[in-house]
Amino acid sequence: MNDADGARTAPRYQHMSHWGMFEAEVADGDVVAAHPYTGDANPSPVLGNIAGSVRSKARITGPVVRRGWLENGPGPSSSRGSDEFVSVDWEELTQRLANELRRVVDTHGNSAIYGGSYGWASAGRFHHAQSQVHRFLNTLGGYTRSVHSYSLGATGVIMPRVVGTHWKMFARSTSWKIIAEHTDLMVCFGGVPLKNTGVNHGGTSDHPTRDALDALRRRGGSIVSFSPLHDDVHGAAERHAPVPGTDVAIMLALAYVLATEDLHDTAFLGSHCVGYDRFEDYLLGRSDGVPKSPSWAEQISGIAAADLVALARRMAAGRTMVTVTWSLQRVRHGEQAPWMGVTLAAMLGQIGLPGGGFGHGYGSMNEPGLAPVPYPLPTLPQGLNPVRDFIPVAAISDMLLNPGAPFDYDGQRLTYPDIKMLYWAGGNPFHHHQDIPRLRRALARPDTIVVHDPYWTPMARHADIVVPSTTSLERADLSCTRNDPLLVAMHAAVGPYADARDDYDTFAAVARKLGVGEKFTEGRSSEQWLEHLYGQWRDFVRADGGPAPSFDDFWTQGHVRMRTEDDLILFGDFRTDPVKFPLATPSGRIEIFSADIDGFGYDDCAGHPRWYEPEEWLGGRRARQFPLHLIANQPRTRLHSQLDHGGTSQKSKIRGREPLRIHPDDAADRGLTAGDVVRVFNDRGACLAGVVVDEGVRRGVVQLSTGAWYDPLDATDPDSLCVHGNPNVLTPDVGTSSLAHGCTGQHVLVEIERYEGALPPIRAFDPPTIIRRSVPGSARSN
Ligand SMILES: Nc1nc2c(c(=O)[nH]1)N[C@H]1C(S)=C(S)[C@@H](COP(=O)(O)OP(=O)(O)OC[C@H]3O[C@@H](n4cnc5c(=O)[nH]c(N)nc54)[C@H](O)[C@@H]3O)O[C@H]1N2
Ligand SMILES: Nc1nc2c(c(=O)[nH]1)N[C@H]1C(S)=C(S)[C@@H](COP(=O)(O)OP(=O)(O)OC[C@H]3O[C@@H](n4cnc5c(=O)[nH]c(N)nc54)[C@H](O)[C@@H]3O)O[C@H]1N2
Ligand SMILES: [Mo]
Repeated sequence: MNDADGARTAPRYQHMSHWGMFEAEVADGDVVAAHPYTGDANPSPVLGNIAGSVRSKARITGPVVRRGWLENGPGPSSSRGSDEFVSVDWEELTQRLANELRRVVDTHGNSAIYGGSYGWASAGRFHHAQSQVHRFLNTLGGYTRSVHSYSLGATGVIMPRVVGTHWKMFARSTSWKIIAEHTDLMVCFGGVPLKNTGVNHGGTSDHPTRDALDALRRRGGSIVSFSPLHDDVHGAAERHAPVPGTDVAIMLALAYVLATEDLHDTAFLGSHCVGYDRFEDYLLGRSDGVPKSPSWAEQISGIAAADLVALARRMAAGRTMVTVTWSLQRVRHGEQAPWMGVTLAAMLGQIGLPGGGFGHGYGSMNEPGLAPVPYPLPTLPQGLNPVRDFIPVAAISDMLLNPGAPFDYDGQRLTYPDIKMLYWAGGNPFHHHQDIPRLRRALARPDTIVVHDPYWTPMARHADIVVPSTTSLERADLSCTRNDPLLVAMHAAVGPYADARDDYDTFAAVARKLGVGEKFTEGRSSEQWLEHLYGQWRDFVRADGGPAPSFDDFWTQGHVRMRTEDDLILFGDFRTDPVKFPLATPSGRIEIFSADIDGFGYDDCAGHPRWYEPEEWLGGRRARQFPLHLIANQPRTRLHSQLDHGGTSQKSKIRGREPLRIHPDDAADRGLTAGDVVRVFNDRGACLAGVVVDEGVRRGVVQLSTGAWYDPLDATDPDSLCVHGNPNVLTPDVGTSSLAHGCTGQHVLVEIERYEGALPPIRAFDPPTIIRRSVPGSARSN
């Protein structure tokens, strides 16, 4: 992997990130450039954040313990986030961690440890932080876990009930090649944002989406996009900018036209679906007196009824793919958009045909549309977790604030456990969770919070025990994902920075103190684990007749190319023979009406898809007080909060603040011009942001992506202004519905005004105060 001219001025190491494969160029103990893999058609600009990341000032240089925890012992504390830290050596850190884990397990039981530890951490199969922490906690007897993700909280629950799976919708989706060759019309709810396709969980060696969309258009296919942001799609023939949160109403109107003009495929609805009749009663207004007509939808969405009528007819006239981005389910009632998308596609009768049917997440992540590999991936076994308690992942604050309280989830009535210890490795709740003021109050409740991270993230600042991790650049690993042909050797580019350690080595040391060292390590070093996992994987590949070099050969060659299952069509088998290849739903068919969901009797999720008015939308009462709809989507300049201090991310900031895009008329109404710093606020919180005026944003909508590190003006105050621009100080902490309780962080109503005060400095990347001990065992400053 040389540059085109083959020049090599400094050593280079092949590596992998969630946003692509690259060669790390090293000088003076740091990576100074990340050169994209030459086989990547469209490398992600996020690679620009990697240079300088090893020796960033935001690194945690050694183990520390929060001063108040050290002096007063474990217990609830509102000093988290503003306290000083005391530096300790690894021996003391390991011993204190072991003692505290033992105390919590012996006194309160394993369910008192919350080990969900949600987050993306880094690419690499072995050093994957979540797998490490789960394996570790399982060797101690288990932990309270979380289910599903912030990405797909609603989909993860609703889609198995509707089509019998959620992961197959991405991992075995209709391929880009089939779409490019067969689709006449791609109707995209949420667009197909190329910015998001840079990213893939676990890494990726190629980014084909842009070229696939171009190929589709060259063939004569066309793209129609619905999104409040103009640049959410590449090469669309037609763009509609609806009121955010109204896509279900739009889809209902399209369905209404199909039903009333007899353009729906009654044969397919009869042979492959159940419950269309129940849904149709609602659609046509027989059951509630409200026909879901195009003019009804126009009132809600702002999209002209005539446009909807014309589009519905076009959809029925050719091969049509209906796609729904994941963002549409990361809102209140998020179950409805994917359910209604499937229903609309089922009415068109093209599910399982080449280039037709339904897609979920084209443009949300690189994976959809890519061919899967037929083998299991090398995987660190996580052991068994005997603890039964769990929460839907986005219920973290609810759980911490309401121990013992009952809650609804997917037809079950469950109880929040009483958590004494939080263990986090590889995630940043200050990035991912909503209503940060509430989260900070929740984080004051447990006895002890442990965080492993390479960087002083806001979550690390709120910990009691802070464990410095290496970044992936400092260790060797294997990378591969279920939809990429390459198994890649990740070569360590540099040695561990300062006093940082691999998470594996930390867990192994604590496990030894607790007498379960051998159980955790199975006697293997990291290097031995890599070989072991590779060996297991090679056995599968060999059985399949695939290429399987020795570990040493693989390591020197740098990658192995695997067989892929090309030209997939989502639900193709099921379409051909629904009896032989039934879906894993109660009926074996697509459940347009689910008797099970209907039986739960939830008032926020009925037995068929329907339109619910959300609280945070421009059509509701709350918009009178907070008249701008903020879209807190994924950042184009980084992955979540990772490497916010990196070059690509920093270049986008405005006077150090996260950019906020606003329509020129909305800016003019408030006397704002480009480059102004504004205060974005509602009744939950406030943050600063830098103004970008952009006609491509719908009127009444503003966009502030996630990922600016939370930076409170007053760290002692949970309600403090964030001076940097983290939208999660504003977002509501409510689940999608009683069914899934998914994350709803994508949408929130706000107001904006020019910030008149002196601009506070950005301190998010400065380490907290760390006290170096003069006398062993005391915490005096020197
Ligand atoms: N408002 C709003 N909020 C959202 C969303 C939204 O649309 N709107 N989207 C949500 C979504 S889809 C997601 S997936 C979440 C993402 O939320 P997270 O996955 O929690 O965010 P990341 O910033 O990726 O956090 C990963 C952390 O792992 C650390 N890390 C990296 N490598 C290692 C390692 O080797 N060891 C250890 N111990 N740590 C490591 C990084 O430094 C970083 O702090 O955010 C969610 N939050
Ligand atoms: N560069 C980059 N790429 C990423 C990530 C990242 O952090 N950075 N994160 C990755 C992760 S973990 C995930 S889960 C995926 C998430 O994938 P998504 O959830 O699909 O991504 P978002 O960017 O949050 O939203 C996509 C687009 O939907 C549009 N949208 C929002 N609300 C509405 C609405 O009500 N109606 C319509 N029609 N459109 C709407 C927004 O304008 C937005 O740009 O992205 C992945 N890709
Ligand atoms: Mo995600």
